[in-house]
Order: sequence, then structure tokens, then C-alpha cells
Amino acid sequence: MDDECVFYRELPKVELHAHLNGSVSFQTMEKLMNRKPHLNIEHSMTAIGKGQRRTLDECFEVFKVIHKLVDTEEDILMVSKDVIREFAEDGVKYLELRSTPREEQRTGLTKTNYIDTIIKAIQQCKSEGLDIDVRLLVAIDRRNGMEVAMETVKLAEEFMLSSDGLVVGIDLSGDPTVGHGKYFLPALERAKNGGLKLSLHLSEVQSQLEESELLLNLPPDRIGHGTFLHPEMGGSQSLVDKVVKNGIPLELCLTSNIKGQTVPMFSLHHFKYWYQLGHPTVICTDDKGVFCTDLSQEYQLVASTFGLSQKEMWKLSQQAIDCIFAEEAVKQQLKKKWQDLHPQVF
Ligand code: 6MZ
Repeated sequence: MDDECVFYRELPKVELHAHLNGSVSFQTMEKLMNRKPHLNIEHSMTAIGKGQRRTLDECFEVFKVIHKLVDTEEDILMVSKDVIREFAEDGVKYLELRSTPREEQRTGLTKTNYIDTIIKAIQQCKSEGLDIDVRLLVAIDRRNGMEVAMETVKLAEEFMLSSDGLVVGIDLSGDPTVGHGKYFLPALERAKNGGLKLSLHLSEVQSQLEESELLLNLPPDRIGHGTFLHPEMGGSQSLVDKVVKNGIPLELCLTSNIKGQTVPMFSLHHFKYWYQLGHPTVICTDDKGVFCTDLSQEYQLVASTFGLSQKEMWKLSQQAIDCIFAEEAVKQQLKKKWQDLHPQVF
């Protein structure tokens, strides 16, 4: 590993946009495939390797394959613990995982068990002494429609009260070309009024202007991607003004956007637009397993693409602390950790 790699691995980091089933590593996939050889699933069906690209549609097909491999409580426990361990090994000190509760008739998995199991994994990692603080966002998959969205919010509300602060919010995700955000407004409003934080995938693809305008009125607490919000990408100044006025941080995932072909090349990534505005942005992985990346690589990529110094990258990782959904005391603990780990050289 060269010095740059070491710096980014050792840099304490905050990960705020990580879909559980998209974050499953090659090694964990191997274990899942061995558990279910009859499915005949190969690595090329669950990950997009170096230099490869897919359409966003094809990416969503990959998740369907992964879901076949992860369909029991036992699988979810293993996957969650492995993912948390890998983020910790990569220098992530605070992680917000997100996942869509699923029920599987074949295995008897229920949505309640699904969330329960992820919480169990978080608790086990904590008791094993891993140096990472983990929270959970319950995800609404927009393909499943408004009724399921409302059920998901109700489930998240129950867990918010019973999970000792581990369930902190709601994510709206899934294929952005399916459905319209207006159908999810009642569920999202309920979540917000009930004290759940909102992270919404917004303008991940073009022509979602009207939807973004509507959802920004909530307003959400964070935005996933926001690729087409700003005027240079076909968005509008009024959308940008809303984001800036409400100080809504953006979760940005470079490799994911390149491999999913919503952004043509790294240098054209919208990170530059928001960073130059001085608006809060948080570098994230999205789906580290599917896109074959990790958070250190994403930080290094941002630095090399946009010519940012190690000092500037340190600041970026530190500023992410203000964007987390956990309570103020956790922010203070993280800030102290960053202070203690701050290199002498700058
Ligand atoms: C929108 C995405 C996504 O929930 O089963 N997901 N939604 N845009 C993306 N950009 C690439 N990447 C992942 O994790 C997989 C699910 O996360 C959402 C999709 O709904 C996908 O099925 P979980 O843990």
C-alpha cells in the first residue's frame, strides 16, 4: 500500500449511505453461494468489476440476485456482521446502514425479524468491541408502492422506540424510474412528525424535477445522490436554493454513479458543484459490494479527481459528523475522536 492509500485507510470516516445488501463483499458472497449452491449464482452476477459499467436497470437486477442469496435470518445476521466489520476495518467510526425489510414465505422470514436481526448484529458487533458506532435507517423501496411505504414507517416507529436509539430514520430508495414521489408523501410526513429522520434518494436520474421539488418541501434531512438537481445537469436554481436554504447535506457516491452510468466521468461528478458552493456533502459508498469499492477508495478518488489536499479531505470527513442522524452526544464523542486522531502534520 502506498502512503496515499495508508492515509485514506487510517483517516477516520463517517459512512451515511450504505445499502446493506449492496454492501456484501466478495468474501461474504462466497459464503452465501456455498450455502445455496443450487441457485447457481456466480460473482459476475452480484458485482460490477473494475472498468465495467451497467445501466441503472441492470444494477437493480443485481439486487434481485443478491436477495435470493440473503433470505433467512441466519443470512441477514452474517451479512450484517460482516458488513459492519469490513467498514470498521476500513476506518469507518460511525456507520448508518439502510435496508429494506423483506418477508420470505419460503423461509418464514418476517419484516419484524428482518429488522430485529440487523439490530442483533449491531449489538453483537458492539459487544465484540468493534470501534464503530452503527445506526439503522429502515428503507422504503419505491417499487412496492404507498401502502407498503406506510407499513414500513409504522414498523420503523416501533423500532425507534424499542431499539435503544439504533433505528434513527427512513430511507426512500429503489428504482428511481418507478412510481412518483407524491405517493410517498403521507408516509414520509408521518415519519418526520414521529421523530424519524429522512434521507431521500432525489434526482438520481434526469426528469425527476417535479418530484424533487415536492419532496424538498418536506424538507428531508439528507439527500441521496441529487445528481440532477443543479442547473448544469438539467435541474433548476430553485431546487438548489431550497437545498441550500434548508442546509440539507448531500450523500455522494462517485463510483456508484459512474458504474451505474448516471454520471459520464469522475471529473463531471456533481461533487464539484456542491463543494464549490461550500454546501455540506458527505462521501459515501452506496453499495460497496456491488460496485467493488470501499470508503477509503472513494475519499482517495475525490482527492485525486478534484485535486484536494489531505488536509481538505480530513476536513471533509470531520464535517460529515454534523450530518449524522444520531443524537448530539454521539456527535460530540465523534468530534473528540477526530481531535485525538488528528495528524500533527497539518
Ligand atoms: C436507489 C438503491 C440503489 O435494502 O436490500 N438501492 N436504490 N438507487 C441506488 N443506486 C445504485 N442502490 C441500492 O439493499 C438493496 C436495495 O437498496 C436499494 C434498492 O432498493 C435495492 O434493492 P437492501 O439492503
